[in-house]
Amino acid sequence: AKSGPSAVTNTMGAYACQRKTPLEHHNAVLTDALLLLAENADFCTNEGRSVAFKRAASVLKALPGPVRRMEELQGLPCLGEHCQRVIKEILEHGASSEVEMTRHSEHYQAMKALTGIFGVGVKTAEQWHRAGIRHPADLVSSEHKLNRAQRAGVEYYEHLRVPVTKAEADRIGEIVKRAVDAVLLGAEITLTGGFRRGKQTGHDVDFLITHPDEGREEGLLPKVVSWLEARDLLLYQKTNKNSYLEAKEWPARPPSNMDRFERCFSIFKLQRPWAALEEPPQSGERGAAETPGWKAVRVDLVVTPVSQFAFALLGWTGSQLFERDLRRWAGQKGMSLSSHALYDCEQKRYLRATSEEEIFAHLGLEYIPPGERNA
Ligand code: DGT
Ligand code: MG
Repeated sequence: AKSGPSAVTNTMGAYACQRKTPLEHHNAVLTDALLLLAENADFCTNEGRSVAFKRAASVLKALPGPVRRMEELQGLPCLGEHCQRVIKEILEHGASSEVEMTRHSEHYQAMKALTGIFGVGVKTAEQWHRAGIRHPADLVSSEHKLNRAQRAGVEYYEHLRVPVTKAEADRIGEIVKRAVDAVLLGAEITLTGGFRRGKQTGHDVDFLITHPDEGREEGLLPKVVSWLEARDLLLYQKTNKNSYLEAKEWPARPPSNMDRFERCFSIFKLQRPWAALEEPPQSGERGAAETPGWKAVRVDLVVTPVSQFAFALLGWTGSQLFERDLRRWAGQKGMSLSSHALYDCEQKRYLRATSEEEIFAHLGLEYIPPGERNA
């Protein structure tokens, strides 16, 4: 091992799944800048560039303290020339001209607003942008055909822009639990996604549903959805059937990244019985009559057979970069990981697991708890 200040950083793994990445870190100014450039690369359908910026940001999130000088970055993985240029400018001048130019660019702002609509991806947003659409409001009066998801996205745009709080996620968890209990005794729900990683806010709420007796979970979701709809709790839902069949997958198809669980994308109508606990509206601001008694919240429900639960839990906890690197790491070890299974390509067999710890062990990785997967 080398001596000197870079000795510690030199040991940082190049894969996000080899590092502990806490939620709170010391380099937010730098990571915000790099993540804005990543977002903009996504808006320009340049995925390679986007991932490179995300990787660099992720490395900075894992550092034990704030970066003050460029020399401190020596030996760190994933920091390419472009990223270093951006970091250097911020360290020396407090801001990056490229980041500020991007932030204020018309294309970036329009794409951010348009992809912020539920049901709208980069491709659609780009088409609309070329047709002169800049904001969701422009769609209301335009000729552009919207599908059912996008119509809901436009209708609840202002609601869905507001981050979901942990308290709201917990409240929705209670409601989903009631629904699940009512239709299948013994079924279990688990909060996943960013909230499981300790985030206090999120863009949606992600739940996994399973039952300890394999097979009992089949066909559960339509019943849960009916229960919720009967109580006027859903503003939108689209339910997909489970299309994963291990027997069919192998040997023809090892697990792919696409997951095929029974899944429901929904928008919940969350009543606000606790509105009184929030700050009352200041006089002259929004009047009580305008304050809706409910809030639209994006909720994803995913049903998994218990035999796949650990893989689903690992796959749905995130972060997205952590997941991406887990799969890349598996590939480099001659394995294939999905949210359904882990497949050993050399032994030509599935590796079973009933906990996330076992999956990390199969992969030859030190266990990283959810709170440190914020890559
Ligand atoms: P958020 O909701 O923006 O606060 O942050 P997250 O981390 O909860 O992100 P989200 O909700 O997009 O997704 C949660 C995790 O689930 C994410 O880290 C990766 C995974 N995930 C999302 N969509 C899919 C999917 O279609 N298939 C699979 N296998 N995983 C997904
Ligand atoms: Mg989420």
